[in-house]
Amino acid sequence: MKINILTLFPEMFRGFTGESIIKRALEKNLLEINVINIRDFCYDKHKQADDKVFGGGAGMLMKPEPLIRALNTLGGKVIYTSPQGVRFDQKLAIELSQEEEITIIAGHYEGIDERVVESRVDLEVSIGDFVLTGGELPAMVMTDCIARLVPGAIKQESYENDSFFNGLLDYPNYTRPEEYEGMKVPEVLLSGHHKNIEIWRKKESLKRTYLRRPDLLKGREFDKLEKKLLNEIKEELKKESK
Ligand code: 21W
Repeated sequence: MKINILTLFPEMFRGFTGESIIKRALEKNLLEINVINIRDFCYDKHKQADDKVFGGGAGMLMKPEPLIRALNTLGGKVIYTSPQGVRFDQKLAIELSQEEEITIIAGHYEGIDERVVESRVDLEVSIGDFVLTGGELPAMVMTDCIARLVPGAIKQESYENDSFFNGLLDYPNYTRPEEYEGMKVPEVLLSGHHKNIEIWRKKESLKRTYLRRPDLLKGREFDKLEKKLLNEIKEELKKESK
């Protein structure tokens, strides 16, 4: 897969491509990340990439011509990072990881001229309801999330265990020592009884999701075991509150 990133701040992406899972996928040639400086497509004397907003108001806007010139050299779906976009989530990441090539425009300042959105952008995407200074971090967040889903980037089991993949939050994990400041690792995890461990983990996942992210349980299908465990959880919580 090829991910093109159009940005006015290519320096912000250094380091990102040099680490961890991204690096492995890049080295295996499963992934290509192409960071492109929009300023290279500014042909005027001052290489001006931004300008004042028509109608007045604070802030600058990215000019259309350099962006369109850059886009004309690239392929794939065009994604624009913007607070007005649809929320990025694991489902969208899975869809995008199946594309041959995508191009992400990392917005900065007040964003880009709306005519670029109208004529060239396929999808406007936000990473959440909080205010950042630009779309560079969102572009990296999306690229990181998509890259680890590219077949071969990580072991299959790794993402099948992801919360959001199975629709539940993770169960708690422990490592050595078995006792730390008087706190013990749950007995079942030391038992070597794989079936019981699996059931315990499923129950802890369900309990956490029920308490912290009940929205994730809405509309989810439950199998027989999950229904039994959820009933146990609700009974236990009732007893605790008495
Ligand atoms: C933040 C640009 C706020 C503009 C009405 C008109 C991309 C982002 C961004 C930014 C404003 C994403 C105004 C989550 C984010 C991004 C920069 C609004 C005032 N109001 N996902 N103008 N959060 N943010 N400016 O901030 O470019 S994806």
